[in-house]
Amino acid sequence: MSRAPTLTRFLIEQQREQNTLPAELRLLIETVARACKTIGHAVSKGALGEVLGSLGQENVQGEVQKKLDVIANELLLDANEWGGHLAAMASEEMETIHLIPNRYPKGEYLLLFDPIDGSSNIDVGLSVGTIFSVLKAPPEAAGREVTEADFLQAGATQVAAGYALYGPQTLLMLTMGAGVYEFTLDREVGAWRMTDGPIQIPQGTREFAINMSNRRQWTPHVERYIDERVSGAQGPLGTDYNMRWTGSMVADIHRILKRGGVFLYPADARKPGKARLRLMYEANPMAFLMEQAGGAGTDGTTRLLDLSPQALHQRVGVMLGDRAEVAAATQAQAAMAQS
Ligand code: AHM
Ligand code: MG
Repeated sequence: MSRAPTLTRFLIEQQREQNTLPAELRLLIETVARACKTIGHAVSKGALGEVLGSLGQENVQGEVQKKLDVIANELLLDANEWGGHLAAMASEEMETIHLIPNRYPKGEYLLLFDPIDGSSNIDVGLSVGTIFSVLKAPPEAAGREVTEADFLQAGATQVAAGYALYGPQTLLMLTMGAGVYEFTLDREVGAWRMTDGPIQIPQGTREFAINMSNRRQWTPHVERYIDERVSGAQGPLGTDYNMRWTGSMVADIHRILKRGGVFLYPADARKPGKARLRLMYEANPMAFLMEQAGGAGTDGTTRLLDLSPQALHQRVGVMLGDRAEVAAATQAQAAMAQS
């Protein structure tokens, strides 16, 4: 049996030895991790649990909700509502914020999540995940109900972030601003055990992840960046690159954290401002993890964690991974110097 420390032990030691982890934040992370265990169980049941397929309704993003999107959203809300550690929650699946009901005590943290990321993979047996980001309610929110505006903080203010990956193993990746740690779910005993960390992205891996079918909407800079890599040893870089695209950001980012490379979902050049991924509960938590693992994250010009969100469900161009690759793909090189 594995002797790797459990998540609980890791968190208690952080709290005790590093004195960096408030008790409420520890409770929050344990609660999210527990909910992810339950979500992972539902995902793995698939057709046997009657959890596959769509609900025939759309979420605030105008996307058809899968049954598991809604199940996972409910599981995260139910698990986190009553512990006293949160002021409010926000999710990809809900139009506005979810305040903690008055019958429960309230805390100072704000939790944002994408309950099931990579939803298009659910029904075809590929990996999906849950992404989460933790902020603190701003001081001016003390003594009143938090508002949606209180959530609109730059990613650099995140106090914790992570994701669960429901793949060949069920994994949890976590940062609280002092490195990135990986935990694997030990199903027999029901515990998360630390299996890697602090994680550093391997540098120099020649592998990129991009949806090539969007080529017509890339900027000339992104087009050139990809062309140079696709032309391989015969091209200006004189070396071959590999491509991977799973359609689950969690799975692609996880591969990059462990094996290196770069993930690109650029904003649309032809419809300025249009992008696919969401800033507050997809790009920001992943950028926090990437930077903590020695990588970088930009929106194509600016460091992601420096962006001031204008809306809860704002979309953003995303470039994440190996610092040198993100720098090459990013137009404003100056942005990289700050990250
Ligand atoms: P979702 O949260 O609605 O599942 O959407 C996010 C997903 C990411 O996981 C993935 O990187 C991207 O959308 C896939 O986009 P595409 O359909 O263009 O391949
Ligand atoms: Mg989703």
